[in-house]
Amino acid sequence: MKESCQLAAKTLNYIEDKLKVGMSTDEVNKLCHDFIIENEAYPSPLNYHGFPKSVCTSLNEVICHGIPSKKDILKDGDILNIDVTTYFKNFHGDTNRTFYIGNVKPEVKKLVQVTYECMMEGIKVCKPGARLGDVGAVIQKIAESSGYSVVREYCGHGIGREFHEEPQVLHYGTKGAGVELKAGMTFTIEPMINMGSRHCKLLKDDWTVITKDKKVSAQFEHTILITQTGYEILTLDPDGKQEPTI
Ligand code: EYF
Ligand code: CO
Ligand code: CO
Repeated sequence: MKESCQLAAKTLNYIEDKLKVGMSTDEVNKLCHDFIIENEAYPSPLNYHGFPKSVCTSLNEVICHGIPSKKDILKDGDILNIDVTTYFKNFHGDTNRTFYIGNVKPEVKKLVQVTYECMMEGIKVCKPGARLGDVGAVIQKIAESSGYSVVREYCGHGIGREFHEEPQVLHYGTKGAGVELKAGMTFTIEPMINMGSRHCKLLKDDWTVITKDKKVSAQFEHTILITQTGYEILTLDPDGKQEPTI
């Protein structure tokens, strides 16, 4: 599982240096797909519930599950989330980051930075005996105190031999409530934070989820392992950048 998670992290590092204004999200998909295959793994989203591509590419007001397309061309000031899940040696590893394309407005950068903080602070409360409500509560508090909203319809998830397993990891909630964490659990934390209202709309393609008010949304995701004393971020690449970049 660690190897699969490290490959997913390396895929994001690989694509980061290749992102350019004028590139299509279909090119992003192809580069990630080829990298994953060259590393003897399989891109978990491809054909998962019928999903047509190897990664999700979610631009600006797209909250999640954006489908890479030749028609979606990166432009100066965009934010682009790339969500990579690899299947390697029978285990899945799932991670995503939101990248800046060119010169991004300061208010949008602030959303991206707060979303990263939400994910990291959610991770930091994880240890045996803590509860998933503790994770959701800390994320909700940071997001809402910054004037943003937390998407409720989509959540983190257990992961391992299956892409999506129990438990659901909500990014809002009540301290002390929910499933108790135990050493050996592996799950994702992947908050989707909106600049405006939390409400979503599913596009007619039946995959792409956008904000109802068309304001921007950001997301970060790591797969973590609960250890005897705390947590380990399995999708952390010690050689890679972590903070929002580009
Ligand atoms: C059944 C998909 C199925 N679902 C989740 C399938 O956890 C994920 N990212 O962190 C994640 C990624 C993908 C995914 C890629 C494809 N799917 C999408 C939307 C609806 C749906 O319903
Ligand atoms: Co993901
Ligand atoms: Co996920």
